[in-house]
Amino acid sequence: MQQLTSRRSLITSAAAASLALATGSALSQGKVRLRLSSPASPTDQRAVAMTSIFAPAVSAFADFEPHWNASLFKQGTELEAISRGNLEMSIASAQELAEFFPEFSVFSAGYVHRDAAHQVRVFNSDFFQPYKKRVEDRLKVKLLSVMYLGRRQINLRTDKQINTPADLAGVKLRMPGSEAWLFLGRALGANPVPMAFTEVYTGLQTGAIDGQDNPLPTVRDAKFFEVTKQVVLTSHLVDLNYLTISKTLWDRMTPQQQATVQKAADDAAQSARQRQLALEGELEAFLKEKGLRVYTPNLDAFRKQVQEAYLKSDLAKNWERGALERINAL
Ligand code: KDO
Repeated sequence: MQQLTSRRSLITSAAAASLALATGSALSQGKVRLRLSSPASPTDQRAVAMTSIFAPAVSAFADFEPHWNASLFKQGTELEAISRGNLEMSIASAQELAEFFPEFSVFSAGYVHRDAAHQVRVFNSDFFQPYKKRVEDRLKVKLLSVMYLGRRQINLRTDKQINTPADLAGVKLRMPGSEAWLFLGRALGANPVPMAFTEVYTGLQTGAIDGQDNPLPTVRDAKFFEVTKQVVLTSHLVDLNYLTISKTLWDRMTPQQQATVQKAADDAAQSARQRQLALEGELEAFLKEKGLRVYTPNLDAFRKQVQEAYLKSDLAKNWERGALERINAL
């Protein structure tokens, strides 16, 4: 709670902090450094697209410098770093934004987004524009594009068959460390344990946690299949991230540079989305080959429990009136 309060108060000081960045040299006088920090591994399709599509597209005026595996900033601290002028780009979750803007938790709720195309429609809708503007004005972070992470599935090191949320009672399910993520773990019926992404492999190996949830491509990229026995296809969250950039830096770019960055971001997101979707289709077979059990539980039971939990939660009290209906209608 302490952390939350200080995060929210950061919003008011963001404008002042970012002034330091604004007084730097104009972008036309030299190449701008675009450092991006993310816990994603370099083999994650978003990382691949940023390196192979985004970087060359902006290279005339910017040096894209990615730091994968959270090697520059710890997971969940990137937005604050951008806001304070210490970082230029990140791949942020709605759950992280909800730490600053509680109304963002509606985009992090289980069984709300239906698929990758729905995420794009929501991101580009009129309804979403005020959300983007608030983040720009108050946190000094611009949401450039929506990136598809995939359908999150439950991946366990234990043997017990999981059919309904009741079967997850007492299961130590690792979740990323924020309020909105932990709520999702509880809504699924598990006992959520907050842990940074980069610690999950060891957590599974040592038994500090019983399982984790992530889309199948992440289970492969992070090699979680080496230390787990089963994947329960709950598809409880069609997960997204936002590709972000410092708004202060953005405002110093020429309109031409802004257009180039925006197109590069959209092209990278689109390519990563296609590749991630294709991988999701292929990886069930790959995981079975690796000896994991992969099966679908009682999805109606999961959907019912998760949706009911959100609707009566404190998180939902912060959702804007009609937000869920607007998202569902898109
Ligand atoms: C994770 O920590 O489980 C998560 O999948 C959360 C996402 O929002 C995102 O941060 C992702 O990790 C990283 O990009 C690593 O894939």
